[in-house]
Parts: sequence; structure tokens; C-alpha cells
Amino acid sequence: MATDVDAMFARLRAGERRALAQAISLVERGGDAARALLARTYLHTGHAHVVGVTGPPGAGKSTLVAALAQEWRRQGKTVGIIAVDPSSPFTGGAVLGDRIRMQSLGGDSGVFIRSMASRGRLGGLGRATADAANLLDAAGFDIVLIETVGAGQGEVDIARAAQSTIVVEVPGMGDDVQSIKAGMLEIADLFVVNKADREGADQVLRQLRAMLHLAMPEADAWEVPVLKAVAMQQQGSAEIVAGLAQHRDYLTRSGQGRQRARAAAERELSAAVQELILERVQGPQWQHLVDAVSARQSDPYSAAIALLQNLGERDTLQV
Ligand SMILES: Nc1nc2c(ncn2[C@@H]2O[C@H](COP(=O)(O)OP(=O)(O)O)[C@@H](O)[C@H]2O)c(=O)[nH]1
Ligand SMILES: [Mg+2]
Repeated sequence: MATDVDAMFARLRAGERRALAQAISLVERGGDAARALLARTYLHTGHAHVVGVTGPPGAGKSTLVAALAQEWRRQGKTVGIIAVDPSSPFTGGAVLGDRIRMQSLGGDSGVFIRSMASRGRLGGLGRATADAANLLDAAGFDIVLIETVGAGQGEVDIARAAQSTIVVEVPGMGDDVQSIKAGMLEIADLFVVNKADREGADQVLRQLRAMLHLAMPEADAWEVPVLKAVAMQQQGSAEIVAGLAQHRDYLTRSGQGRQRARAAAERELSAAVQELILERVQGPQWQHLVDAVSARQSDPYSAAIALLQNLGERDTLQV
């Protein structure tokens, strides 16, 4: 296994796309080989600007991702894209892929697109996405874009893995932006009002700015830009790309970047501990204890202690 992983790592670092695709499939499945590969790649990460794009379904996130990718390509930057679509894994990715091919990025070796879906890996889609982002980073992409549907906690977690998060809103979804979840306001480093070719865009823009003003950040905090776009016509992409570059500068200058990286590292470490422990305790006794807890013959804490007491030195751990 070690030699397989070494070979895959070498091909990944050499920018081989097939290796990258295989590596992402591997981390989607999880397990020992995936961990060995991630352990090899992790020290080569931290160079890419990881950008999350989230918002309601149909807001034009995929279209925007394609438009932004084109803008970055014009600037000579390479872009790795992960489209997370828990509901329809393949269509989601295909739609994005088609859109990008349509805009003639398909044959461009500076762009890599991959859709991801939940395959029951421990830690779920969030873990697999963060790992895939690390692989793209280690493969040398300047920008890593993660598209997620802003629907639940899982998606918010995915956004947290990014350095900069774009929240996409559109006019005409309900009569105003009151429907924006408080969580979205919290995670947005940049708001984009897409479909600005439609009526009501300016109203959404004003409402968002008012909401952000009410949140009243401290003096030296990042002022969240609210930008308009017509992603379908490539309008607004240059300003969004510029806004993201400014946000990255701000993260470095203010020390916020280091704080976020530390918080991310703590989440990754904590997830790794959970994953390793869970994998080791989910043997035959696990089902038995789940039944016992469910029948109120035991409680979760006593059952957990019983499981953990079985974890001993006989479990040699290694990546
Ligand atoms: N009018 C208009 N439609 C757009 C714009 N951007 C995307 N769309 C359309 O909105 C629909 C959903 O786009 P998509 O990118 O798949 O949205 P996603 O679900 O957020 O990824 C598609 O039919 C797009 O062509 C825009 O700027 N203006
Ligand atoms: Mg999409």
C-alpha cells in the first residue's frame, strides 16, 4: 500500500489529472489508504486560496463559479473546483461541467472540476470535501473553489473550511432578504447579488448592505462587500475576483488568516481523532450496544465507556 500511495502522491504533485481524480475518489471512500495519502500531501498544502461559494439552489452558483474560473484563467491562475451536491451528485457536477465546457474551459488544463456526494464516509461530506480541497491545493492549483448549496449545517461547515466565502443571493426569492439565515450573514466574506439583470436586484443590494451595517463590525474588521453580478453574461466577475484578493490580503494583514487556519486545524485534528476512534469501536459490539441504548437497557455514556475500554495497546495505530 505504501508504494501505491507514494506513486499516487508523485503523480498528484506532477499535476496528473487522472491521479487527482483517483485520489479524490479515494478520500471520498476514506480508510487507511486515504489517510496515508492525506498524511503525505498535507505538508504541501496551504498555498491555494480556498474559496467557498454557497447560496440557495438555482441562485446561479455554478454559473458564477464558471465565470469566476474564466476570470482567474485570464489572470493566469489555475483553478480547482469541487461541486458539492448531496442530493444529485452526478447531475450537479454534470451541469457545472457542461457550463464550463460551454464556456470553453473544458479542455483547459488549468481548470479541474469534480463533483462530490455523500458516500457514507465517517465524518460525512464535510470531511471528504476538506480532504479533496487539500489534494487540489497540494496538486498546485492557485485557487480552490468549493460550491455548496447553502441549506444546512453541513454546508456551513464546508464553507468554514474555506478562507473566503461568497454567499450568493438573487432578487425575487420571496419579497426580500429577510429569509437569509443568520448563519449565512455570519459566514459571508462577500455577498453577490446574482441575476442582476432581473428586477429587484438593487433592492436586495440595499437590504443586504443595511443588514450588514446593523451587524456593526469593529473598526478594523473586514467590511463585507455586496457586489452585483450577471453570471450568465460574465458580468461582475472581475470585481468579485478583486474583492476576494482583497479579502485574502486582509486575512494576512490582520492576523485573522492565522486564527482561521488554527481553528481549521483544530477541527481537522478533532475530526481525525473521532474518525480513528469510531472506526476502531464500530465492531460487532457496536450494534449490540446501539440496541441496548435504544431499548433503554443501557445509556450512551456507559456504552461509550464500555467501547473505549476495549481500545487498548493491541491497536497499533499508523498512517
Ligand atoms: N437571468 C439570469 N439567470 C441566470 C444567471 N446566472 C445563472 N442563471 C440561470 O439560473 C439557473 C440556475 O443556475 P445554476 O448556476 O445551475 O444555479 P445553482 O443551483 O446555484 O448552481 C440556470 O438556468 C442559469 O442559466 C444570471 O445572471 N441571470
Ligand atoms: Mg450548482
